[in-house]
Amino acid sequence: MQQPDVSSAGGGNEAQDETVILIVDDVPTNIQILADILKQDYRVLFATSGEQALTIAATREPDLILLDVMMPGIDGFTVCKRLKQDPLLRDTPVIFVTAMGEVEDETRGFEVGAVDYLTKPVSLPIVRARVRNHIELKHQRDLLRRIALVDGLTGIANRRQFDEALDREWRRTQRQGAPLSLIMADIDYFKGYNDHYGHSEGDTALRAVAQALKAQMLRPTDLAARYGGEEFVCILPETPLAGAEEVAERIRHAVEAQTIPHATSPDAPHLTLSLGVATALEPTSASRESLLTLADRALYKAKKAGRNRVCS
Ligand code: GH3
Ligand code: MG
Ligand code: MG
Ligand code: MG
Repeated sequence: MQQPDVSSAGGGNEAQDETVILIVDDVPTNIQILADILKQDYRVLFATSGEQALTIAATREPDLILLDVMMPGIDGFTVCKRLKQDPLLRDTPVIFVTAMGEVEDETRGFEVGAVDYLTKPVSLPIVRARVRNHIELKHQRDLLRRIALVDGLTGIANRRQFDEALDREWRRTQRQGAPLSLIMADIDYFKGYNDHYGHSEGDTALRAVAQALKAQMLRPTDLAARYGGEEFVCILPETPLAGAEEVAERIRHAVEAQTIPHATSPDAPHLTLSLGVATALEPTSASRESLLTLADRALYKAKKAGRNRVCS
Protein backbone atom coordinates (compact mmCIF):
# COMPACT_ATOMS: atom_id res chain seq x y z
CA MET A 1 0.00 0.00 0.00
CA GLN A 2 1.31 3.41 -0.95
CA GLN A 3 2.05 5.60 2.07
CA PRO A 4 1.22 9.32 1.90
CA ASP A 5 4.28 11.53 1.69
CA VAL A 6 3.67 13.46 4.92
CA SER A 7 5.04 13.33 8.44
CA SER A 8 3.89 10.11 10.03
CA ALA A 9 2.66 9.48 13.53
CA GLY A 10 4.56 8.90 16.76
CA GLY A 11 7.81 10.24 18.22
CA GLY A 12 9.14 13.79 18.08
CA ASN A 13 7.71 16.83 19.79
CA GLU A 14 6.13 19.65 17.86
CA ALA A 15 7.33 23.14 18.60
CA GLN A 16 4.90 24.87 20.97
CA ASP A 17 3.49 27.22 18.35
CA GLU A 18 3.30 24.69 15.54
CA THR A 19 -0.24 24.00 14.37
CA VAL A 20 -0.86 20.29 13.92
CA ILE A 21 -3.56 18.79 11.70
CA LEU A 22 -4.47 15.11 11.70
CA ILE A 23 -5.91 13.72 8.46
CA VAL A 24 -7.79 10.43 8.78
CA ASP A 25 -8.79 8.38 5.73
CA ASP A 26 -8.49 4.71 4.86
CA VAL A 27 -7.44 5.66 1.30
CA PRO A 28 -3.86 7.02 1.26
CA THR A 29 -4.45 8.98 -2.00
CA ASN A 30 -7.22 10.97 -0.27
CA ILE A 31 -4.82 11.86 2.55
CA GLN A 32 -2.19 12.85 0.01
CA ILE A 33 -4.53 15.28 -1.78
CA LEU A 34 -5.48 17.06 1.45
CA ALA A 35 -1.94 16.99 2.82
CA ASP A 36 -0.59 18.62 -0.34
CA ILE A 37 -2.66 21.77 0.17
CA LEU A 38 -2.17 21.95 3.96
CA LYS A 39 1.46 21.05 4.53
CA GLN A 40 2.81 24.50 3.60
CA ASP A 41 0.95 26.06 6.54
CA TYR A 42 0.61 23.23 9.06
CA ARG A 43 2.33 20.19 10.42
CA VAL A 44 0.33 17.31 8.96
CA LEU A 45 -0.08 13.90 10.59
CA PHE A 46 -2.13 11.07 9.15
CA ALA A 47 -3.98 7.95 10.18
CA THR A 48 -5.47 5.31 7.91
CA SER A 49 -7.95 3.85 10.41
CA GLY A 50 -10.23 5.00 13.20
CA GLU A 51 -8.20 3.07 15.78
CA GLN A 52 -4.96 4.69 14.64
CA ALA A 53 -6.66 8.11 14.63
CA LEU A 54 -7.66 7.76 18.30
CA THR A 55 -4.15 6.70 19.31
CA ILE A 56 -2.46 9.54 17.45
CA ALA A 57 -5.00 12.10 18.69
CA ALA A 58 -4.36 11.03 22.30
CA THR A 59 -0.58 11.23 22.03
CA ARG A 60 -0.19 14.29 19.78
CA GLU A 61 -3.27 16.39 20.65
CA PRO A 62 -3.70 17.91 17.17
CA ASP A 63 -5.28 21.35 16.68
CA LEU A 64 -7.77 20.05 14.12
CA ILE A 65 -8.85 16.69 12.68
CA LEU A 66 -10.05 16.03 9.12
CA LEU A 67 -12.03 12.82 9.43
CA ASP A 68 -13.34 10.35 6.85
CA VAL A 69 -16.57 8.52 7.76
CA MET A 70 -16.48 5.20 5.94
CA MET A 71 -13.50 3.16 7.08
CA PRO A 72 -13.01 -0.52 7.91
CA GLY A 73 -13.14 -1.00 11.70
CA ILE A 74 -14.30 2.02 13.70
CA ASP A 75 -16.09 4.50 11.43
CA GLY A 76 -15.60 8.27 11.55
CA PHE A 77 -18.81 9.02 13.47
CA THR A 78 -17.72 6.67 16.24
CA VAL A 79 -14.21 8.15 16.28
CA CYS A 80 -15.71 11.63 16.68
CA LYS A 81 -18.00 10.48 19.50
CA ARG A 82 -15.06 8.97 21.38
CA LEU A 83 -12.97 12.13 20.91
CA LYS A 84 -15.79 14.19 22.41
CA GLN A 85 -15.89 11.92 25.48
CA ASP A 86 -12.19 12.54 26.21
CA PRO A 87 -11.68 15.66 28.38
CA LEU A 88 -8.30 16.31 26.70
CA LEU A 89 -9.60 16.02 23.15
CA ARG A 90 -13.16 17.28 23.56
CA ASP A 91 -12.27 20.76 22.26
CA THR A 92 -10.35 19.58 19.20
CA PRO A 93 -12.35 20.67 16.15
CA VAL A 94 -13.35 17.82 13.83
CA ILE A 95 -14.26 18.38 10.17
CA PHE A 96 -15.79 15.42 8.35
CA VAL A 97 -14.57 14.92 4.79
CA THR A 98 -16.76 12.21 3.31
CA ALA A 99 -18.59 10.87 0.27
CA MET A 100 -21.74 10.50 2.39
CA GLY A 101 -23.71 13.49 1.17
CA GLU A 102 -27.28 12.87 2.40
CA VAL A 103 -28.84 15.43 4.76
CA GLU A 104 -29.20 12.68 7.39
CA ASP A 105 -25.48 11.90 7.17
CA GLU A 106 -24.50 15.54 7.61
CA THR A 107 -26.96 15.93 10.49
CA ARG A 108 -25.42 12.89 12.16
CA GLY A 109 -21.97 14.41 11.70
CA PHE A 110 -22.97 17.53 13.59
CA GLU A 111 -24.79 15.46 16.22
CA VAL A 112 -21.62 13.57 17.08
CA GLY A 113 -19.79 16.86 17.57
CA ALA A 114 -18.20 17.96 14.28
CA VAL A 115 -17.67 21.69 13.62
CA ASP A 116 -17.99 21.28 9.85
CA TYR A 117 -18.92 18.75 7.18
CA LEU A 118 -17.47 18.58 3.66
CA THR A 119 -18.55 16.15 0.94
CA LYS A 120 -16.20 14.48 -1.53
CA PRO A 121 -15.14 15.40 -4.10
CA VAL A 122 -14.01 18.45 -2.14
CA SER A 123 -12.94 21.80 -3.51
CA LEU A 124 -9.39 22.24 -2.26
CA PRO A 125 -9.53 26.06 -1.84
CA ILE A 126 -12.69 25.62 0.25
CA VAL A 127 -11.01 22.96 2.44
CA ARG A 128 -8.07 25.29 2.97
CA ALA A 129 -10.35 28.25 3.85
CA ARG A 130 -12.49 26.27 6.27
CA VAL A 131 -9.45 24.76 7.95
CA ARG A 132 -7.94 28.24 8.32
CA ASN A 133 -11.16 29.57 9.92
CA HIS A 134 -11.51 26.70 12.36
CA ILE A 135 -7.82 26.83 13.29
CA GLU A 136 -8.16 30.53 14.03
CA LEU A 137 -11.19 29.90 16.26
CA LYS A 138 -9.30 27.09 18.02
CA HIS A 139 -6.33 29.38 18.69
CA GLN A 140 -8.66 32.05 20.09
CA ARG A 141 -10.33 29.49 22.38
CA ASP A 142 -6.91 28.28 23.55
CA LEU A 143 -5.83 31.85 24.28
CA LEU A 144 -8.99 32.60 26.26
CA ARG A 145 -8.54 29.43 28.26
CA ARG A 146 -4.93 30.32 29.06
CA ILE A 147 -5.97 33.80 30.16
CA ALA A 148 -8.74 32.33 32.29
CA LEU A 149 -6.45 29.84 34.06
CA VAL A 150 -3.12 31.63 34.44
CA ASP A 151 -2.27 34.34 36.96
CA GLY A 152 -1.42 37.51 35.07
CA LEU A 153 1.30 38.72 37.45
CA THR A 154 3.29 35.55 38.10
CA GLY A 155 2.48 33.35 35.09
CA ILE A 156 1.69 30.30 37.28
CA ALA A 157 -1.78 28.76 37.71
CA ASN A 158 -4.44 31.07 39.12
CA ARG A 159 -7.12 30.42 41.72
CA ARG A 160 -9.60 29.16 39.13
CA GLN A 161 -7.17 26.54 37.83
CA PHE A 162 -6.38 25.54 41.40
CA ASP A 163 -10.09 25.12 42.22
CA GLU A 164 -10.61 22.95 39.12
CA ALA A 165 -7.55 20.83 39.87
CA LEU A 166 -8.42 20.37 43.54
CA ASP A 167 -11.94 19.34 42.60
CA ARG A 168 -10.58 16.76 40.14
CA GLU A 169 -7.92 15.40 42.50
CA TRP A 170 -10.30 15.31 45.45
CA ARG A 171 -12.74 13.17 43.50
CA ARG A 172 -9.85 10.91 42.43
CA THR A 173 -8.79 10.46 46.05
CA GLN A 174 -12.34 9.60 47.00
CA ARG A 175 -12.42 7.01 44.21
CA GLN A 176 -8.94 5.49 44.55
CA GLY A 177 -8.00 6.21 48.14
CA ALA A 178 -4.54 7.59 47.30
CA PRO A 179 -3.26 10.30 49.65
CA LEU A 180 -3.67 13.90 48.47
CA SER A 181 -1.52 16.67 49.94
CA LEU A 182 -1.80 20.45 49.94
CA ILE A 183 0.83 23.04 50.75
CA MET A 184 -0.29 26.55 51.71
CA ALA A 185 2.46 29.18 51.60
CA ASP A 186 2.52 32.84 52.64
CA ILE A 187 5.37 35.33 52.32
CA ASP A 188 6.68 36.58 55.66
CA TYR A 189 6.32 40.28 56.47
CA PHE A 190 5.35 41.12 52.93
CA LYS A 191 3.41 44.21 53.89
CA GLY A 192 6.62 45.64 55.29
CA TYR A 193 8.45 44.63 52.11
CA ASN A 194 6.00 46.59 49.96
CA ASP A 195 6.13 49.57 52.30
CA HIS A 196 9.92 49.66 52.18
CA TYR A 197 10.70 48.74 48.55
CA GLY A 198 7.50 49.80 46.80
CA HIS A 199 4.71 47.85 45.17
CA SER A 200 6.58 47.27 41.91
CA GLU A 201 9.52 45.60 43.70
CA GLY A 202 6.90 43.66 45.64
CA ASP A 203 5.47 42.36 42.38
CA THR A 204 8.96 41.31 41.24
CA ALA A 205 9.46 39.40 44.50
CA LEU A 206 6.08 37.69 44.03
CA ARG A 207 7.22 36.49 40.60
CA ALA A 208 10.48 35.14 42.04
CA VAL A 209 8.65 33.25 44.80
CA ALA A 210 6.16 31.85 42.25
CA GLN A 211 9.03 30.53 40.13
CA ALA A 212 10.64 28.92 43.19
CA LEU A 213 7.39 27.08 43.92
CA LYS A 214 6.87 26.03 40.34
CA ALA A 215 10.43 24.71 40.05
CA GLN A 216 9.73 22.22 42.87
CA MET A 217 6.68 20.71 41.16
CA LEU A 218 8.50 17.65 39.85
CA ARG A 219 5.60 15.45 38.77
CA PRO A 220 3.34 16.37 35.85
CA THR A 221 0.30 16.14 38.14
CA ASP A 222 1.74 18.52 40.80
CA LEU A 223 0.39 22.06 40.57
CA ALA A 224 1.57 25.34 42.08
CA ALA A 225 -0.94 28.20 42.02
CA ARG A 226 -1.27 31.75 43.26
CA TYR A 227 -4.08 31.51 45.76
CA GLY A 228 -4.42 35.26 46.16
CA GLY A 229 -2.29 38.26 47.15
CA GLU A 230 1.00 36.87 48.49
CA GLU A 231 -0.38 33.41 49.23
CA PHE A 232 0.38 30.33 47.18
CA VAL A 233 -0.91 26.78 47.20
CA CYS A 234 0.41 23.48 45.83
CA ILE A 235 -1.55 20.33 45.04
CA LEU A 236 0.42 17.11 45.31
CA PRO A 237 -1.66 14.11 44.20
CA GLU A 238 -0.70 10.63 45.45
CA THR A 239 1.70 12.15 47.96
CA PRO A 240 1.72 11.19 51.65
CA LEU A 241 2.38 13.77 54.38
CA ALA A 242 6.12 13.03 54.68
CA GLY A 243 6.62 13.54 50.94
CA ALA A 244 4.68 16.81 50.97
CA GLU A 245 6.69 18.06 53.95
CA GLU A 246 9.85 17.36 51.97
CA VAL A 247 8.55 19.34 48.98
CA ALA A 248 7.52 22.20 51.28
CA GLU A 249 10.96 22.25 52.88
CA ARG A 250 12.58 22.35 49.42
CA ILE A 251 10.37 25.32 48.49
CA ARG A 252 11.17 27.10 51.76
CA HIS A 253 14.87 26.58 51.16
CA ALA A 254 14.65 27.67 47.49
CA VAL A 255 13.03 30.99 48.47
CA GLU A 256 15.59 31.58 51.22
CA ALA A 257 18.38 30.76 48.75
CA GLN A 258 17.15 33.49 46.39
CA THR A 259 18.44 35.92 49.06
CA ILE A 260 16.02 38.68 48.13
CA PRO A 261 17.01 41.47 50.56
CA HIS A 262 14.29 42.37 53.12
CA ALA A 263 15.70 45.20 55.23
CA THR A 264 12.65 45.61 57.46
CA SER A 265 12.02 41.95 58.33
CA PRO A 266 12.31 41.47 62.10
CA ASP A 267 13.55 37.88 61.68
CA ALA A 268 15.87 37.59 58.67
CA PRO A 269 17.80 39.80 56.24
CA HIS A 270 16.08 38.06 53.33
CA LEU A 271 12.59 37.40 52.08
CA THR A 272 11.25 34.13 53.54
CA LEU A 273 8.19 31.93 53.24
CA SER A 274 6.07 30.08 55.81
CA LEU A 275 4.33 26.88 54.76
CA GLY A 276 1.56 24.64 56.05
CA VAL A 277 1.05 21.06 54.88
CA ALA A 278 -2.06 18.88 55.08
CA THR A 279 -2.89 15.43 53.70
CA ALA A 280 -6.13 13.61 53.02
CA LEU A 281 -5.34 9.94 53.50
CA GLU A 282 -8.38 8.05 52.35
CA PRO A 283 -11.95 8.54 51.21
CA THR A 284 -13.75 10.62 53.83
CA SER A 285 -17.06 12.32 54.26
CA ALA A 286 -15.22 15.61 54.87
CA SER A 287 -15.30 18.21 52.12
CA ARG A 288 -12.30 19.29 50.10
CA GLU A 289 -12.59 22.68 51.81
CA SER A 290 -11.70 20.95 55.07
CA LEU A 291 -8.32 19.98 53.58
CA LEU A 292 -7.73 23.63 52.72
CA THR A 293 -8.66 24.64 56.26
CA LEU A 294 -6.18 22.11 57.66
CA ALA A 295 -3.38 23.44 55.43
CA ASP A 296 -4.30 26.98 56.44
CA ARG A 297 -4.15 26.06 60.13
CA ALA A 298 -0.75 24.47 59.64
CA LEU A 299 0.41 27.68 57.93
CA TYR A 300 -0.84 29.73 60.87
CA LYS A 301 1.13 27.41 63.16
CA ALA A 302 4.29 28.04 61.09
CA LYS A 303 3.76 31.81 61.42
CA LYS A 304 3.24 31.55 65.17
CA ALA A 305 6.27 29.32 65.61
CA GLY A 306 8.57 31.98 64.13
CA ARG A 307 8.01 31.99 60.32
CA ASN A 308 10.41 30.70 57.61
CA ARG A 309 9.42 27.13 58.43
CA VAL A 310 7.16 24.22 57.51
CA CYS A 311 4.41 22.95 59.84
CA SER A 312 1.75 20.28 59.45
P1 GH3 B 1 2.95 37.70 57.72
O1 GH3 B 1 4.37 37.35 57.89
O2 GH3 B 1 2.16 37.50 58.97
O3 GH3 B 1 2.35 36.96 56.58
O4 GH3 B 1 2.89 39.27 57.39
P2 GH3 B 1 2.49 39.92 56.01
O5 GH3 B 1 2.85 41.38 56.11
O6 GH3 B 1 3.07 39.20 54.86
O7 GH3 B 1 0.94 39.61 55.95
P3 GH3 B 1 -0.34 40.42 55.52
O8 GH3 B 1 -1.39 39.46 55.09
O9 GH3 B 1 -0.69 41.39 56.59
O10 GH3 B 1 0.11 41.26 54.24
C1 GH3 B 1 0.03 40.79 52.96
C2 GH3 B 1 0.53 41.91 52.09
O11 GH3 B 1 0.82 41.43 50.79
C3 GH3 B 1 -0.50 42.99 51.85
C4 GH3 B 1 -0.04 43.60 50.57
O12 GH3 B 1 0.79 44.72 50.83
C5 GH3 B 1 0.80 42.52 49.93
N1 GH3 B 1 0.26 42.08 48.65
C6 GH3 B 1 -0.83 41.32 48.41
N2 GH3 B 1 -1.00 41.16 47.07
C7 GH3 B 1 0.00 41.83 46.45
C8 GH3 B 1 0.37 42.05 45.08
O13 GH3 B 1 -0.29 41.59 44.14
N3 GH3 B 1 1.47 42.79 44.83
C9 GH3 B 1 2.20 43.32 45.84
N4 GH3 B 1 3.27 44.05 45.54
N5 GH3 B 1 1.87 43.14 47.14
C10 GH3 B 1 0.80 42.41 47.44
MG1 MG C 1 -13.18 5.88 3.61
MG1 MG D 1 -1.17 36.76 53.75
MG1 MG E 1 2.36 37.26 54.50
